[in-house]
This record gives sequence, C-alpha cells and structure tokens, in this order.
Amino acid sequence: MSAPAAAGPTADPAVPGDPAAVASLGAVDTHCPYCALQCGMRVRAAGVADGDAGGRTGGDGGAVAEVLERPEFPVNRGALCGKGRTAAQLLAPAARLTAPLVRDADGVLRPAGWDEALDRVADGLRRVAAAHGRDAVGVFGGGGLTNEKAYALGKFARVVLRTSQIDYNGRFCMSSAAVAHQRAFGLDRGLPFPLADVARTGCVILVGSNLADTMPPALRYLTELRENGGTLIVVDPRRTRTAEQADLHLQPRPGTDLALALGLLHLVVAEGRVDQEFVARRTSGWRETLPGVMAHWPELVERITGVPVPRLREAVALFCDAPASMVLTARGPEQQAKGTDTVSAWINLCLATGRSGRPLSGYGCLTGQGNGQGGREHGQKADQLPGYRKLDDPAARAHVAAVWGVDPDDLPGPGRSAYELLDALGRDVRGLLLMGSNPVVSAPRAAHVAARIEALDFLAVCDVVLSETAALADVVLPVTQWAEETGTTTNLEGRVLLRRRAVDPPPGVRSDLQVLAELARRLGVARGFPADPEEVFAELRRASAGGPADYSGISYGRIAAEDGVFWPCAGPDSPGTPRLFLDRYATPDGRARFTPVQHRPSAEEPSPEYPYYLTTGRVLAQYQSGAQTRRVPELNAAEPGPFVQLHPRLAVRLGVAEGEPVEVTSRRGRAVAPARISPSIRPDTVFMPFHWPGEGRANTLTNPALDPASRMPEFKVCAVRLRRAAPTV
Ligand SMILES: Nc1nc2c(c(=O)[nH]1)N[C@H]1C(S)=C(S)[C@@H](COP(=O)(O)OP(=O)(O)OC[C@H]3O[C@@H](n4cnc5c(=O)[nH]c(N)nc54)[C@H](O)[C@@H]3O)O[C@H]1N2
Ligand SMILES: Nc1nc2c(c(=O)[nH]1)N[C@H]1C(S)=C(S)[C@@H](COP(=O)(O)OP(=O)(O)OC[C@H]3O[C@@H](n4cnc5c(=O)[nH]c(N)nc54)[C@H](O)[C@@H]3O)O[C@H]1N2
Ligand code: SF4
Ligand SMILES: [Mo]
Repeated sequence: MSAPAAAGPTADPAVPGDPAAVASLGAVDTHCPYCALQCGMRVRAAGVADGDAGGRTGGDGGAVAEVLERPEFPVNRGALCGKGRTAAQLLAPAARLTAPLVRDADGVLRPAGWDEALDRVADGLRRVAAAHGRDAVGVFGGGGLTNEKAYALGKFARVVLRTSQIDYNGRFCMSSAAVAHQRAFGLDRGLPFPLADVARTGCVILVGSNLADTMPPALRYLTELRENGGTLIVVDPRRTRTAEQADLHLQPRPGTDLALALGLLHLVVAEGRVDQEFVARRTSGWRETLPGVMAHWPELVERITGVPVPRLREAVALFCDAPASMVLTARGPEQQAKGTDTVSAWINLCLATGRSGRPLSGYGCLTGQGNGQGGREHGQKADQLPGYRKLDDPAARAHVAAVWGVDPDDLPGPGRSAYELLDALGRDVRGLLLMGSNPVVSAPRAAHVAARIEALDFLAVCDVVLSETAALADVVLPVTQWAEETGTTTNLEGRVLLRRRAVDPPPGVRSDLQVLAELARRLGVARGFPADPEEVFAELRRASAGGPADYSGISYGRIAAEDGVFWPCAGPDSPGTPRLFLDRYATPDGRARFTPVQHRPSAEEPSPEYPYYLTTGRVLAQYQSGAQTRRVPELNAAEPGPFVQLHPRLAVRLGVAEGEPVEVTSRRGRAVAPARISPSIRPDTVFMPFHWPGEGRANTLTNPALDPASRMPEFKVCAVRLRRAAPTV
C-alpha cells in the first residue's frame, strides 16, 4: 500500500491493513492505551456513518467509541484482554476531566479556563526557580507517554526549565534490566527478537512474570512453544496462572533469584555444559565471573532459595538439552535492591551456555508500560538525552544541543532518580510538573511520598482523570487520550508503532504537547515546541540519529505500511532491526560482557518482629495505580479492591478466615485488606496487589531500598508482621 499522508492533530493518516474494508466500518487502526504488548485494535467512533471516521458523540456521557478486533496486527493477532476491550469507556466525558482545575484561596480545586490555569502553572514554576534556583523545579514523567511526549517533556525540562531534576516512573519498572542490558550487550532493548520467536525456541525460563494476567494475549506464544515440543520453566514464589502452564515451576523465596541463577550456572559448569567455543569467540569476562559462580554450590542455593537441588538439575537439563533457549525476566527479579545483579546473573547463564546472539536464543526483559521501551529512550530519564544518549557524554550533548538550537554548556547534567526525586520534594525540589504517573498510589513508602508531595510549594499535574496525586495539585490540566491523538509508542519488542486519532476529544481538553507548547511560550521559549505530533517526531528522528536507539529512518508512513518498524533504523533504506546481536553486540569490542556477581540478602529479611515476606504485583483486571481501570465498572466488578493473598497454613496460624481483614505491618506503616486464602503461595510469603489507595494500599508497606546501579526500589521484598484485624462494621 502507499504511504499515508501527513498526520496532524485533525487529519488522520491512511489505514494500514485493507484500507477499504476498514474504512467501511468507519474505524481507525490504533493500539491499546495500556501495557507494553501494545495490542493492535480498531476504534470506531459511536454514531459514525460508514466511511466517516473521526466523529464524536457521547456528550451525554454515553459511549463515545467502541473497540473492535484487528486480526491482521501480528503481535496480538486480534486478541485483547478485558482492559483493552473496555478502554474506550474512559473516553466518555462523564468518566474524566473536561476542564482545568485550580486551587483557590480556601484550598478547594475549582474549574477554570485554560488561560488562567496555564498562567498559574507558568507563574508557579517561575516563582520557585526565582526563589530557590532552577534545580528546585522538578519534572516527573511516565512510561505510558508516547515517544513524542516523552521527548518533548525531556526537552522542556532541559531547555525551558533548565533543570537537572527530571525522572519518570519507568525507574520503578524495568530499570534494573535496562542497566544489566547495557552492561552485557552495550544496548538496552527489552526483547532482542520479535515475541513470535518465543513460540519457536526449545525452552523458555520465565522469571517473575505473570503474563497470563499482565499480557494475556502473549500467553499464546507460550502455548505454541509447548505445542511445538518446547518446554516452559516458570520461576515465581506463587503458583500463578502462568506457572500453571509450566513444565517446571520453581517457587523460590522472594528476593533469591540471584542465588538461583548462580546455582543453575554452577551446575552448568559442573556438568560440563559451558559452550566454550561461544564464550571464547563472542564474550569477555568469563574468567573473572567463574569464582562467584563456583561459590554457589547447589546445596547452598537450595538453602537460600528453598528450591530443591533435583529441581535445579531438572531446569539445567531442560534449558541446555534444548537446541535453542531463552530467559525472559519481568518485575519479579528486577524490582529488588539487587535487581541489576540478578538480571546480570540470568544473562551470564545465557552467555555461558551460548544461548544469546543466535537465532531463537537469548535473554529478554518483558517491559511493562504502554511505551515502557520508547519512554526510556528519548530523554525523560535523569541521565539521558534522546536516542538513548548519555547526558554526561560531551559528543551526545553537542549533537542534541545542535538539534535543539542551544549551547551544549547550557544543558543541565544528570539529576536524581525517581524515588530520590520524590523524597527531595518540599526540601531541595519545591515545584513539580507531573505528567503520566500517580505516585501517591504507586511509589514505594507511599505515605512518606504523599507527605513530600503535600510539602511542595507548587504542584501541577497533567492527567486524564483526577488521580490521587492530581487531587493534591495546585493546578490540574486535563489532557487528551490515546484514541483522541496521534503518536508513536515502542512496544516490548522494540517495534515502533503508530497510535492514531480515531475520535475527536471533548471540548475543554488539550494534548500534553499543546500544554508544553503553551507553557514554553509563557516561560519565554516561543519556538521549538510544536503541538503537532508528527512535527515532534521529525525532530526526535534527527535528535536520535546516530544514537543507540536510532529512529532516523522511521516515519509515520513506514510504520503504518509495515505494521511497525524495529529500531535501530538508521535512514530510510534501513529495514529496521527485528533481531539484535546476531553478528556482534553493541559493546566497543563487539563482545558480550559477563558480569561477576554474588548473591546477597534482601534489604529486609524476616526477623522475629517482622517474620514474613511481603511481595507485591498485579491482577488481571486492574492497571497500575488503578487511576484508569478503577473507573471502568466491569473491571471493578472483576477486582473490586485490595486483598492479602496467603497460604491456608498461615491463615490457620493467624486465625483468619477467607474475606476477613488482615492487618499487615512493615517498618513503613500498616495496611488492612481482606484475606484471600490460596495454596498457590509459599506459606512464608503474602502477596498484595498495588492498584488501590487508602487502607489497603500495598505501597504503604514497601521498602524504598534502592539498587545501587539502577536506583530501582525493592517493591518485591520486604518484611512484615500479620494479624487478624478487628472486622470493620
Ligand atoms: N493486568 C495488568 N497488566 C499489566 C499491568 C497492570 O498493572 N495490570 N502493568 C503493566 C506493567 S507497567 C508491568 S511492569 C507489567 C508487569 O508484569 P509482571 O512482571 O508479570 O507483573 P507483577 O505482578 O508485578 O510480577 C510478576 C510476578 O512476580 C512474582 N514475584 C514476586 N516476588 C518475586 C521474586 O522475588 N522473584 C520472582 N522470580 N518472582 C517474584 C509475583 O508473584 C508475580 O506473579 O505488567 C504490565 N501489564
Ligand atoms: N508495590 C508495587 N508498586 C509498584 C509496582 C509493583 O509491582 N509493586 N510496579 C511499579 C511499576 S512497574 C510501574 S510501571 C508503576 C506505575 O505506576 P504509575 O506511574 O502510577 O502508573 P499509572 O497508574 O499508569 O499512572 C499513569 C497516570 O497517568 C495518566 N495518564 C494516562 N495516559 C496519559 C497521558 O497520555 N498523558 C497524561 N498526562 N497522563 C496520562 C493516568 O490517568 C494515570 O493517572 O508502579 C510501580 N509501583
Ligand atoms: S494485553 Fe496489554 S495491550 Fe493488550 S489489550 Fe491487554 S492491556 Fe491492552
Ligand atoms: Mo511497569
């Protein structure tokens, strides 16, 4: 098909797939607003006549649009989970904010016009900078923002605010895997191969991912793997729906994945299964890594992890006997204060066995948020410039400064990581612009974080809804959503996708890009912040050119015509790069690097006072802080509130029956939620999902101990005590 015409805020590009068929439905091809799978879907505006996409009804609060299947899109092949299927409900005006809010003199948020609201934000940020210096103004972004927004936000911080204090919620997500990727391969892309390769390898070790709940359409690739004769090993302290699919389920204590990976590698060495030829030809650092491996003999690893030695041997046999194999990690092993070393240990296992840099083998991280991949490449990270360039690299600064038309010396240096930034609020950082995150629910040690946010001199939040964090703001700016605007996201495979405008936004909202343009103008920067996403993307391409995440050859037209383009893609003649590292790694010498690592305990281990492990995570029907999905009735009906999952033996010990309130106390605070009793969890561990505010907020309890390299907080392990709470009346 021919390349589509330019996409602007009102004009929509042509439709990929069969244009005639799709247009006759009055529907537009786009992608889900939620997770990193970025399922392809088709959105049809309500009341649209045939061939007349883009209209809008629903001013009465009724349905604005419907979500349809898009079977041609290769990643999800038409399948959607309940969150994706119901995503259009939040487009209705009744479900979201449709006017800016400003806090008046008596402390009440009241509706306001855009000029007043934007003036207040510009004024608030300007005053803080004047009184306390530029670095007293902070910016907090999100991995759900499109590439264009993430790029514009990073540029806004460095060029308009000229602050070093910017970071984003992706720090809480895959940052440990990102650092380990960089260390080993010289490049960080979640999966170095298309997801479909998973179905054709021989063995997959899936570490701390519950993708049956967190990326349901991806489960099909694991099913196909097994139908093709391959095997699946799942590592999770809980027997999740994903673990139920496994040929082998290893159920370690939380926080012991590092020892587990070292123990498996020890057996690989002991059983003579090291791929010496691969190690010699394609890697460096094996000799320095070996002593740490040999120090983790099987019986010691059994003692640390609770996984019996015969199970370790079984895993090694399945992994090494297969003709090709993969290790995939998600938040389980990564959200630990040793997450980076843990991922390095799993990468070491792949390298030593030659399961990397070859077709159908390799290590990959299952990135989480809708634009978790692209959101970490284009400059909203504290230490980074667009194209995954480093802020402290003089050549990178010179390149990006030239694109931005500023002096490289005027670009600030690296700033604080997400938790450290939140912890500095009301102290060193006194004004904050927040876009695309809800840290009052999702940050570790959340009561403390909420108090820091309340201590700010000035807070502005751009959001679609009045999230728990937006409710604390001085100004709330209501923005357009996925189906109302065009922009690109990069999915967990590194495939750059085009989300396209399918419906008109309600009057009263503006796009994040418009907001940044208006604020820049008010703060004295009249040029360089276009509100048209395709113009922003054109600049992003130039800024990323020659960087590790090179988008220079990607255009909206190509994405639409090719079902996405994999970066790096340097120039219009490049086909893009679905599979990385087949010839060489992105390190200076082209070799993958082993990293010597040692197991160490979690920042908090159970003690007589706090005798159990708490781990946290997700359920199928809610997304993240719940700001969006808690507003969708059918998702709420499926998962109405927080709970504490615990083993029947532990329930007996505590004298708690199903549904009775359990009080969970850590060194940070106390939460109460109903018991959900299940034999699928270890008896020494309880699990809480983190999607809710209030008394059952899991993050009241979590430990902000940070990984030294990635600055990832230890969401997955802390020590708690438990008791039956007085029943609520
Ligand atoms: N329904 C739904 N889907 C989502 C999201 C959502 O909020 N809801 N969020 C999206 C985002 S941003 C992300 S990051 C992904 C996350 O996707 P996942 O990583 O699959 O999600 P989690 O539930 O955080 O953690 C996965 C598993 O880790 C296990 N685990 C806990 N502690 C440990 C440990 O110490 N070691 C090991 N090996 N495992 C452990 C938990 O029991 C859990 O089953 O999901 C994405 N998809
Ligand atoms: N205990 C515990 N805590 C965790 C985790 C865990 O496993 N355990 N996981 C962590 C992980 S992996 C993540 S990714 C974080 C996520 O946690 P958050 O950062 O809180 O993520 P969301 O709830 O997705 O927040 C996104 C906010 O942005 C809004 N929004 C959506 N789209 C747009 C847009 O285009 N523009 C603007 N301006 N706003 C938009 C939404 O309405 C919502 O309020 O939580 C982390 N917290
Ligand atoms: S799996 Fe993720 S991208 Fe796909 S429909 Fe569900 S939430 Fe959306
Ligand atoms: Mo995430």
